[in-house]
Amino acid sequence: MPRRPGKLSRADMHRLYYYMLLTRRVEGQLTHLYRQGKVVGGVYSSLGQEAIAVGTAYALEPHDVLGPMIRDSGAMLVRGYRPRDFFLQYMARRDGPTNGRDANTHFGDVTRGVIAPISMLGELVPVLAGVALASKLRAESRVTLTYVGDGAISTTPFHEGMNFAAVQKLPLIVIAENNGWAYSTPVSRQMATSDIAKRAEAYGLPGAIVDGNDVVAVYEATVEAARRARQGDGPSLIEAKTMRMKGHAEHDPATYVPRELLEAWRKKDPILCFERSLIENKLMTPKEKAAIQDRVEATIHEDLDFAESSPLPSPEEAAQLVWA
Ligand SMILES: Cc1ncc(C[n+]2csc(CCOP(=O)(O)OP(=O)(O)O)c2C)c(N)n1
Ligand SMILES: [Mg+2]
Repeated sequence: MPRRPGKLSRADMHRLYYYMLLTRRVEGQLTHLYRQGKVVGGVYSSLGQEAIAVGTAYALEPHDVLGPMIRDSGAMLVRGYRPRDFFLQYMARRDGPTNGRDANTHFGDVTRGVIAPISMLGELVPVLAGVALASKLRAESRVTLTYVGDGAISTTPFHEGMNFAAVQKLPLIVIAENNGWAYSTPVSRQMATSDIAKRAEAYGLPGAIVDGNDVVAVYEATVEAARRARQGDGPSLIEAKTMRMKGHAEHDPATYVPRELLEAWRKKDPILCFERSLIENKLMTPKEKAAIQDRVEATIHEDLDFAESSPLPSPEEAAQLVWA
């Protein structure tokens, strides 16, 4: 579960490292399962942008609500979902979060404060604005947070949700994950300005730009937006600049992305950079690092065994609770 927001302790730093590593291993394992033909549907990855989902989710309080998108599995792991939930879900197994009725990231649980991803881009913004409105009317001090990509910002619901939240001064944080691409469309063909954050001014709310590959910067920007939201100052838009290091999904080799661009961003890998900084600043010893890595591996293996031995639902079970 997320810790109390504030200054990050050494233990917090280790947790951030753990969750980013766990995210990468979960998604890497899903890729293996996909290539083994065990996944029903596609596999989406946050490779190279794990710091955004992890840093933002970690900055929230346990009673806050978030709405992740396809590249935010790290946020779900911070919220207490286990690797097995992802393996079971992607393999459509009976013991998974949707009991095998749906594939990939479409799962959530309001009791954990997670609203399931909605495939239609931008739609989570008005939904989370609605949750924020309920929170405000009930005076619950609950902050809501959701994510949009550089493609999703071109949708009507993004605009409607942002504007509504601004007018109503709702405790909503929108994280724009600018990873350079919306499927094969580069940002330069998505918008005629350089920064998504500039739009904030037009809505009458603060916009911030952060290095999306720096988990501490992402965390701190989110803490600040949450502080504003909680004291009634309304929504914030945070643009996290990063790079999508794989294709849109596993089926997409992304031949349209210049190789030099990927090479340049590989040097800014969020996990390797954080690891280096922790070691250099004596915030993590090599022994502690190895222990965290071992813990990640052990969890992955235990959960993979569990998921692989879970059966598919029977046809009757699969048809239950299905509306049409
Ligand atoms: C309204 C809508 N239009 C089109 C799509 C098809 N689609 C799914 S993902 C995607 C690209 C999304 O790009 P972006 O918002 O930048 O997110 P990223 O995949 O980079 O995380 C598109 C066009 C959709 N799901 N919803
Ligand atoms: Mg994108």
